[in-house]
Amino acid sequence: MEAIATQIPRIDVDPFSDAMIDEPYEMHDILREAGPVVFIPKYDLHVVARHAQVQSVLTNWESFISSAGVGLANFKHEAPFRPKSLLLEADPPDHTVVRTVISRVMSPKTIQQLRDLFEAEAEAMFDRLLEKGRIEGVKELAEHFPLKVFPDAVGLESEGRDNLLLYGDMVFNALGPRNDLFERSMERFKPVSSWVMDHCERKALRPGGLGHLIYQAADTGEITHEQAPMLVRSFLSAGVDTTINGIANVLLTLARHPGEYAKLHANPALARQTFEEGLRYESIVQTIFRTTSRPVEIDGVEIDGDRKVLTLLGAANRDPRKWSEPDRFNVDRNPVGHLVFGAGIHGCVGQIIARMEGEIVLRTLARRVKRIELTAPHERHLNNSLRAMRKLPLEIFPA
Ligand code: OVM
Repeated sequence: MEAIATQIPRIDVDPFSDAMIDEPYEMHDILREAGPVVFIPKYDLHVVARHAQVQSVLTNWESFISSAGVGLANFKHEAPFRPKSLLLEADPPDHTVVRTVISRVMSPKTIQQLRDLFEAEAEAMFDRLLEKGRIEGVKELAEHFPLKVFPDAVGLESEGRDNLLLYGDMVFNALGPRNDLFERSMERFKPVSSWVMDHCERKALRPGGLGHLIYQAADTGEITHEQAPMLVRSFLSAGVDTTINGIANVLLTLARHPGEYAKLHANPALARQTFEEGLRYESIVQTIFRTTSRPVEIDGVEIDGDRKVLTLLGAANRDPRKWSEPDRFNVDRNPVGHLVFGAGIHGCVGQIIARMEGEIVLRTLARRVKRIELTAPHERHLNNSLRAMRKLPLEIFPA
């Protein structure tokens, strides 16, 4: 055991330092090329950064469990910062029951019924944005659209939705270490989480919305009435910051690649694939963890039980073993197999709606905007696991 353990490449890096969060790609290369599994001493942590190994860890839920948390904190030894998610931070068989309900609520059939509404909202948004020409792409576009359409779909009132942004920032920071980023975002935990939990109650949710459908599953006894608000909490935790930053990143990427934007503009049917390639190129969720349930082996490297393993989704999505010219953003690429939605039983349950949001925004953009330019440097928002944006000053030119 000892002899094998010493063979693991040890890399002295902090993936959760401001510098690495801001610009992770060089670190990804180093970690990915060092071996199939590497060790980061600072966090006493095993890391996988290659596509094959990330996929294998994520799909082997029996050896790499989620119930001890999917961040750095091991819930077997540390208290979670909020009551555990019934969905994200659970294993079968408990996970299976709630996943079944939430999958049905987020099924293609339910989500298709939202398409017309989403399209109308995108048209109205671009009417306004094109009148201005110069826009702040994060607030006015990337945040505006998901923050309107998704909570509307869940059935939330319009007032106070900024709480969702603050909450999402906390939830995703909490996947990393208890560093300054985490502490600072947690300063408003009490009021923000109370707002969120109040809005997970049945009486806060519009009949007919996705939240209400969760409560109907409680009415039939499929889940309990205590579980229902916690599943609505999952919608509100995972469904806003993710899509916002997916859209923000692809807008930045398109502004930086005018040739690729020209292809999209010429052929708006590329919208779906462009969004997908944007997700591969700049993975919104960069880091997710598992915990070993027993001693395991990954490509000859042994890891003890009850150990945290970090999967670097952003690195896997640029692994040259999987992708040709991985560092090139190419809207003609079909990036099927990227891991930004995870994989296996915990693969993003909202991916149908997330993709629909991205596709609709990009198709509307493609049709109505001839050219998109950055008018000043963008500013990233630092978060322990999200590739996030604070400011994106853009000019859009009408088609
Ligand atoms: C949740 C949840 C699900 C997926 C992602 C996420 C970390 C949260 O169930 O609360 O963000």
